[in-house]
Amino acid sequence: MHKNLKTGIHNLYAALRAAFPEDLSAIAVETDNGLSYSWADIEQASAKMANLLVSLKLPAGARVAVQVEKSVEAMMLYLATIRAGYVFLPLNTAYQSAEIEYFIGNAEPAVVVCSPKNFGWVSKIAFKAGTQSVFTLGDDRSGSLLERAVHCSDQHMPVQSAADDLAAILYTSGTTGRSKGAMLTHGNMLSNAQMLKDYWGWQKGDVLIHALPIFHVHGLFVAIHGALINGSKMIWMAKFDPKLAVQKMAEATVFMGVPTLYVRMLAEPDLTKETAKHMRLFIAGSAPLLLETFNEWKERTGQTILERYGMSETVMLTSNPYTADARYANQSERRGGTVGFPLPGVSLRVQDDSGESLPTGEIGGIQLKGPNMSSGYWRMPEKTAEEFTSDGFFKTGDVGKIDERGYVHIVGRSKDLIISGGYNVYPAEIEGYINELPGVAESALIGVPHPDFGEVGIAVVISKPGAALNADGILADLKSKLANFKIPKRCVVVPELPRNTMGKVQKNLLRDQYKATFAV
Ligand code: MLC
Ligand code: AMP
Repeated sequence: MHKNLKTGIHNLYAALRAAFPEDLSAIAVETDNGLSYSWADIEQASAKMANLLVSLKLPAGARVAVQVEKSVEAMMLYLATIRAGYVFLPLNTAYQSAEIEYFIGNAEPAVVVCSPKNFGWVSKIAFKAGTQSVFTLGDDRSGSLLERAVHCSDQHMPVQSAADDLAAILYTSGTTGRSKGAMLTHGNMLSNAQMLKDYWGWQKGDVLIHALPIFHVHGLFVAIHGALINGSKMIWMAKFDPKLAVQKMAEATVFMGVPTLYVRMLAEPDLTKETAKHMRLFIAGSAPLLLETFNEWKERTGQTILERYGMSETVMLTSNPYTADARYANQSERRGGTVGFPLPGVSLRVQDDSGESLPTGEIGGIQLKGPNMSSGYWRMPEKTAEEFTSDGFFKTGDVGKIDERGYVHIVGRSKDLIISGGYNVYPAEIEGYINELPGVAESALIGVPHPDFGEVGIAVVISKPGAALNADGILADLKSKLANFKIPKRCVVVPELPRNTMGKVQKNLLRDQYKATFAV
């Protein structure tokens, strides 16, 4: 067990709490539907929820799986879980029953919290998997979680956690196969949050526009930890609204978003140098930011987006510089089309397929090591072994290079992954569903450029001899089974798929053929 040197505190919540302002009656979160929460509200409500979890006498290391709409109370539930020493497992609200069944079956959570409207089907899945308690939480403060927590004490001492105690599990497909739970510890997240506070120059008076969902690394960890560990107020949007985001810039200083959010804000005529002048920092990540978007943003607002690179397994890895600080001499420019430098403490190397490290400028697989790195996948030691090298570097599945000035460029992915509006879509999963449909012989899901989502999927399908396939019917079937962001934006039925001499489908040729479908 090693103690956090900066704070002497092990528990992630306790470290965040230590940064709350002295005046706990000040506003910590202001929502888009007119509610205000003080710092005391965050402390007390998360204490009540933590006490509720403790009263359930959960086993050590118990998982709390949560699939609820975005709300401040959902954030408090996250904080309650880590302060009580349990493991938070956030789930995208778009997931449908087959997806939820897999996650719950794999993680075996002791507690599941779902939206009131989903209680029927979620609780059935959860109880079948051995879950002890199922609560509900609506985005309007309704549901059994708060009804029970209201009777609990608002005093709770965060548990003593070791830096390597598990705090969260985030499901991701990594480079291959079925979804795996990346295990993140208190130490992984706290070290990242503390380093970013410094690296991104968080300062007194900062106000964050929180516009992202809170079931992935970007909205849940980078944004929330960033604001809390600086004692900064958040302007909270339950759902991203570009007009409102531009309007709120007058009261804020920091914005974080996936590239689609920037594309949508650029479509707002009100976005000008004047409306953005109160802002200190615009941060983008989770998907490649097009150089056009980077340049247009600079032209319209006079401000340079800071692009950074991260993953569920690692939290934040690299970043363009915030400041011309002497410590980062010669590295003060935010360069579009790059993801900046490895963050302090992170080692990054580029290797070829044979495991040789490549020199500056050469393209290969990006590998990383650092205090932010997940120790592996939940109950999948063989998958962990596959994706880590023998000397402890994580194979990201991203392909890139380091240029002569030290900036990291991501030029592609060796993993078969489509990133659409910041959400990951795994072609193998969608193809598996399509291939099961009657009359389908084979399918290939490819990613093509899209003006709004950056990249979207197109399903290219061949039928069994004599079968008459209907593309719309295939899409409708997928819609009934899968999260909406995974649904291909188009489906085409073709007589054959291009193959190499080994019979493998050549997706690169298909990508080329369909690349102008949604002309960017
Ligand atoms: C919604 N749709 C999507 C989609 N989001 N399709 C593809 N990709 C997406 N991301 C679907 C809807 O279901 C709908 O389909 C249609 O597209 C249009 O919906 P919309 O109303 O325009 O979408 P909206 O609800 O506004 O959502 C768009 C969005 C959202 C960009 C705001 O996708 C979003 O919040 N993305 C952020 C994801 C994120 O936080 N990623 C961070 C991962 S962490 P239909 O058929 O119903 O009309 C990570 C690590 C790191 O990667 O580095 O940070
Ligand atoms: P996830 O597993 O959902 O966290 O997604 C992580 C993946 O998002 C990374 O492996 C990258 O492929 C991608 N990603 C994150 N940030 C960036 C970025 N700034 N540019 C390009 N890709 C990114």
